[in-house]
Amino acid sequence: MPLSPQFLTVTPEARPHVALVQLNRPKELNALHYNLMLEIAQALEELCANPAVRVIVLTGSERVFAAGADIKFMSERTAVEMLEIDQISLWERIRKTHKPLVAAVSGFALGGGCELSMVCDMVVASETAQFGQPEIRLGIMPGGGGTQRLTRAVGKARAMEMVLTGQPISAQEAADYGLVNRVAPVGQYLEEAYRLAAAIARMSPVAARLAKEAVNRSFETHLDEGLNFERKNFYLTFASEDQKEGMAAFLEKRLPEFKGR
Ligand code: DAK
Repeated sequence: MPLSPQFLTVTPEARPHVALVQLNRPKELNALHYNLMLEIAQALEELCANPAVRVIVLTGSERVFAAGADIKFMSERTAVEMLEIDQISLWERIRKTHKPLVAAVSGFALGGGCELSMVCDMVVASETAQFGQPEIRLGIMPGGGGTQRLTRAVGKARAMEMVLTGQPISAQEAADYGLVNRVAPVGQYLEEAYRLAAAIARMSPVAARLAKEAVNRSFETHLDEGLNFERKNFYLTFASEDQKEGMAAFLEKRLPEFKGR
């Protein structure tokens, strides 16, 4: 059943083959309440099932990508209640999005907001973006991947400083550290994200899916097993019509027309 989300705007064809998912809970600075996370997970799953969509852009507003998990909601919860709410399974559903996911981040990306950008495959930031893990200032610590994905992205020393002081970093620092792909002026970051998404949408969706899986596998396993996985996905691309089309187009000196088959 198509969903009608309350805190999201979903545009399946914001650009040809590129969908836009926009967080829209402005009064609370897109605080990631359970229902918002559920809507994001459902929207991404719907877009993954829609063959017209090849790449998804996830964004907030110019002021805020997301200011983290909902502090008002969490302030009254016990450990067991937090456990039972089982946010992890929603984060896992988002992580399993098999289509390329580009975050377009402006303003605050804090706590769960920073973690949500890191679940995406690439990040385009506006010059005003701030990335941080301020949980320690609330007497807690990151719970959505902040100690793991951030450390892999920026290295131990920088991750420790961000996680232990709660001090955010600027868009430019995030780009210098490898957390962000590119930085654009605030009026252009979304267009820049669309440009990146469109470049990927021109490729074979089959190859993109298999390649994304293989890159992600490098974070989960040792080199031998990762290379083995890569090789199998490489061979699998030869089962697609897109592989025939891509190679034929090269030899015929024309642009390929990939169909996702
Ligand atoms: N939750 C709820 N409300 C929030 C919020 C948040 N995270 N952030 C802001 N708001 C609300 C404010 O309370 C305020 O509401 P009213 O007072 O108007 O009713 C409104 O949004 C506007 O905020 P401010 O007045 O504070 O606006 P400023 O421009 O002065 O400051 C700010 C913006 C983003 C710097 C500031 O609001 C701020 O520091 N916000 C909190 C940032 C933060 O600490 N984030 C980390 C939260 S903990 C897990 C997965 C993930 C997580 C945990 C577990 N599992 C899977 C297990 C994640 C945890 C977190 O993210």
